[in-house]
Amino acid sequence: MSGITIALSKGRIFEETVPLLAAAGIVATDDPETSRKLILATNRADVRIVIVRASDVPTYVQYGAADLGIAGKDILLEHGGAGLYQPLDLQIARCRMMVAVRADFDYALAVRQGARLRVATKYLKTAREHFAAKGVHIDLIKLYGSMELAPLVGLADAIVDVVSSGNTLRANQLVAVEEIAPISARLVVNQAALKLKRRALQPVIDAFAVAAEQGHARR
Ligand code: PRT
Ligand code: MG
Repeated sequence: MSGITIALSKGRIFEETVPLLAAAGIVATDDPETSRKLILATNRADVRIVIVRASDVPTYVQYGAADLGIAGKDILLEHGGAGLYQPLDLQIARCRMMVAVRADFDYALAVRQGARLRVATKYLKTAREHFAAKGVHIDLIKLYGSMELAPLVGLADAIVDVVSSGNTLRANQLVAVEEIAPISARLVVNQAALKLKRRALQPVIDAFAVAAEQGHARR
């Protein structure tokens, strides 16, 4: 396809991307929250938006099924970034990758004693690298969501998950005990598309850069 295909996920990424798209002169003609369409047309005949799972955005862009995408750093750390150019930190969908445990679990003591920890997460690579760097032995338990439940029902001693307000942790008597990394959403671009379609893509990337800078300055 000669036009531009942008991969986005529904929910917070889409919502926070709408103003950035508008700054680039791109307005979706359907709302992904109400439409069942997976390919959204825009006001520009040469630009379309594909709606994918947040964790699938890097894959669509890596293989060139989308030229551009917006993905959380959490997702990119797991994906590894192969085939992707990451020119911009958009400073949206911000949160922190944390280790959390039950409020009544003495994490520092368990680490000092060299205990083997059971860690539940959907972020396997991030968790593996974090605990390996600390020299803490873990058994990893892969989950696909609702990680906060795992320590409450005895599935795990700790979770690795992203936290924004902290309300979900508090509501479940969990506490964050370590920050692994600050997280925000990044623009990702297919490396080959950037070379082959530079004239079409560069103005969009530049408009995103200016809008992200202005948005960040306002916050
Ligand atoms: O929901 P789905 O399973 O389809 O996919 P997803 O959860 O990967 O996507 P989505 O749309 O929920 O998140 C997209 C991106 O937003 C993530 O990849 C992060 O980069 C970013 N982000 C920012 C967050 C949060 N903030 C966040 N709070 N992603 C998830 N959460 C979760 C958090 O883990 C907790 O369970 O939201 C819940 C509420 O958080 P608190 O701390 O405000 O209570
Ligand atoms: Mg979610």
